[in-house]
Amino acid sequence: MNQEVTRIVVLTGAGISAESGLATFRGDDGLWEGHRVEDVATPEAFARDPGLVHQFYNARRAKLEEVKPNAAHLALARLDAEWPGELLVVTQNVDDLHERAGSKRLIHMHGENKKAWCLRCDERFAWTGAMGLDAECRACGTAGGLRPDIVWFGEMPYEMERIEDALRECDLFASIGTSGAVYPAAGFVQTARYCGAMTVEMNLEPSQGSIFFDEVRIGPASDVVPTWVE
Ligand code: BJW
Repeated sequence: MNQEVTRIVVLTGAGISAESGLATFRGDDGLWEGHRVEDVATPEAFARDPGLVHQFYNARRAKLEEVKPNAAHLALARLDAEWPGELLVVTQNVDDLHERAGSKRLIHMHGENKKAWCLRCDERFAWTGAMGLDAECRACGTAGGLRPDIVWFGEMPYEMERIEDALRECDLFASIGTSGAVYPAAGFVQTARYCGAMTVEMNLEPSQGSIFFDEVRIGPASDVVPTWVE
């Protein structure tokens, strides 16, 4: 890593977890397990058919028990432990592979599938196993008001102020395994670059935002991320 770099922001997307066995969103047919993402990842979809949305996230939550962090998650955790400057990993992923790898300075901007959000009392808390229409809130004790703590289309991603501050102040912005199709995350590279940061993309193929990066490293995350961290 360049010695003049002190502050680093890393953005990760579904591609970093692909080699752990978790599906990405925009594959060849643009579908995920037979669903259009927009049909299960909007507040309107949840209002229309909460059972289907719970099913979608329950299946993905169960899958998390079968997978483990890969070399890319572990390399970022190593960077977190050893980097003497400021580091912030901002993930769009709702899996828990970064924390299981050991990353500490981490923001889940699109929420976490292992958390529930009670719409009755507004509490958020850890959740394992299936969540259903009759699930009971552990804080207020009422049933029927729980949803996965996920940021859906049309909702405000979490900790945007802290992320924007870090983007404005960083010397290096790295984007790993994201298609650059979803905002505001897709615009982070432009903010960081405008404020003077070096920018690097690591992805299996050029993304929609590749032209905004100073450097593009093409390859599987488990190869390119450990090489970049060293
Ligand atoms: C590998 C690999 C390997 C594979 N190694 N790489 C019109 C224009 C502009 C914006 C909008 C618009 N209309 C609406 C909007 C806003 C909307 C939006 O962006 N829509 C787009 C579809 C255009 N955004 C929102 O609504 C957001 N909120 C918002 O904007 O609030 C207002 C606001 C205003 C001002 C400031 C701030 C906010 C909320 C977005 C919520 C996204 N939610 C989802 C689903 C929930 C989470 C979940 O279920 O998991 O989040 S959508 C889905 O996409 C998920 C992901 O986090 C997100 C990004 O996907 P990601 O991670 O990039 O995955 P893929 O599959 O797309 O790409 C994987 C990449 O990896 C590929 O490139 C592969 O090649 C690569 N890869 N294997 C390395 N081994």
